[in-house]
Amino acid sequence: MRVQVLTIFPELFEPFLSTSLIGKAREKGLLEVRVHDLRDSTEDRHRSVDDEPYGGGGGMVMTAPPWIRAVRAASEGRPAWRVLLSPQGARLDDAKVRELATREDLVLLCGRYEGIDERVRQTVVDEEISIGDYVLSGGELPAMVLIEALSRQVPGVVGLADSVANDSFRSGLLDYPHYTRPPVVEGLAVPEVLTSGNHAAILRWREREALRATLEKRPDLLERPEVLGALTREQKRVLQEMREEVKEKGERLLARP
Ligand code: 4FV
Repeated sequence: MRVQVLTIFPELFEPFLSTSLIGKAREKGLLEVRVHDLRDSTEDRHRSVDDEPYGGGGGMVMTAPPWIRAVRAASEGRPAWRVLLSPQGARLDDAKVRELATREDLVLLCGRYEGIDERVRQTVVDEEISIGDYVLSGGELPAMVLIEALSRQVPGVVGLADSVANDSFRSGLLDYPHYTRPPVVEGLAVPEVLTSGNHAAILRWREREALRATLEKRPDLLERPEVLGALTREQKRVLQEMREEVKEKGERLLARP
């Protein structure tokens, strides 16, 4: 996978791209990331990338020509899927990450200021992606979030130990609780099943706890047909059991004087 990033703050990416899994993946040639300074695509001696908004209203808007030049230069010779990170974009989730990970070439546009001239979207943007319903000062952090999520989809980037297959959301459920040494922390012990050596029991416990965590923390995920459809008969039975537990607990609470 090759990712090209267009930004006016290329220096923000250096530590991120040279550290941990992503740093190693680039060294191993599993992932190619090139960061371009948008100002290198300006033609005026002030290398300006922003201007006053037509219609007034405060704040500055990023002007279109440098973006159009930069995107066309970045996708020269190898057609790329061009993604603008913006709050107006489709919400980034596991399914979207896996979809984008099937693409060979990505160009990521990182905006700043109040936003980018609309004609950039109309000419050199294939898709807009948002990492969440809040406004940041730039698209650089969203681009890093996307690159990190994509990198985990590239075979060989994430070691077998913590394989992507177990990642939350892969099965549509949240992850089960994890424990490691010491065996007792603040008087809290590790669930016995995890030190039992009984792998079938451990698997069953983890499936239950993934369901419990999802029911408690993200019940909305269990409304998704693709998630429900992926549950085993046993998981469906356990889920029903847990829903009844929650309901009874709720009724008991309500019944309390
Ligand atoms: C954003 C988001 C985001 C908006 C104006 C950059 C900022 C500034 N990007 N998901 N949320 N972008 O807030 O992707 O130009």
